[in-house]
Amino acid sequence: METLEQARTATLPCREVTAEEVAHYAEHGWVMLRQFVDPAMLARVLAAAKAIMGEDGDSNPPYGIDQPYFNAQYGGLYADPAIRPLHFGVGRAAKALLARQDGTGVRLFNDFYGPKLPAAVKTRNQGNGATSFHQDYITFAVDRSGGMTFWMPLEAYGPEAGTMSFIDGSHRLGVLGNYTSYDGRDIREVYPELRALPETPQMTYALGDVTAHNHLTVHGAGINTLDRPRWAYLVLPQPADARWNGAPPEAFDPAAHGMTPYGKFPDAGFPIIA
Ligand SMILES: O=C(O)CCC(=O)C(=O)O
Repeated sequence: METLEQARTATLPCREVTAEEVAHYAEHGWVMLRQFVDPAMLARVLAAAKAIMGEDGDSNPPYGIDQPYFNAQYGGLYADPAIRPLHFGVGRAAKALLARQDGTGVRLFNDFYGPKLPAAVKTRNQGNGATSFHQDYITFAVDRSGGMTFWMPLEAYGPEAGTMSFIDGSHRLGVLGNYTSYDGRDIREVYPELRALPETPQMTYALGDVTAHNHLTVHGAGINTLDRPRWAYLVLPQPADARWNGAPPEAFDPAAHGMTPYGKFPDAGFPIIA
């Protein structure tokens, strides 16, 4: 029987990241990983997404996170042995991007589908608006930075679908508050220093291209002007030694995992992926 270590290092559906990509991520707070994932794996993920969310990306049971950015739905795909190698591939890349000097690895913190629904359609769930610019870090109630999101479009998309844009270098500005705390204002108004930093155009992704962004990097996305969902699958690694900071988390239920403030994330619920 294959050991976990063998599974983590077996042939993976993701390539390794290059030294240039690691340097770009450290400098800019995000990186485009061209042709990072095997499209056959993305087809599996898309099938799993549609099985729970429907072709319209809007027929899923409620998930509990209602916001205009996308119609969020928990993935839980680590449980699927056919898809788990994707998480190991993400883990290997995330560990390289994290670049901790002591070699600390990463655990799988969360994975979810984020179809952005068409702006012109009246939808059942929320999720057909723009993604206002925000940081992720404070949402996750962890005690240290280093977390990141691998944002995987499940089809080829350009800006017309509402793809990601990053405020370059914003990960160096520290923690800028929760996305719900700006009283309707734009984060760039609340923190005018963000306007001094370059804002990338919305990205164009071929199938297999993925962006990774640091949870301190400010990012956003436009509306989806297509007549169908913009399918995305988000995989979120955290440093393996991150702990729950005791604040109310959006992404996990500490009681369900028997967690205590500043206690470890249990490997059973948050597996080590590299
Ligand atoms: O998919 C989007 O539009 C936004 C994704 C996002 O906000 C995130 O990855 O934190």
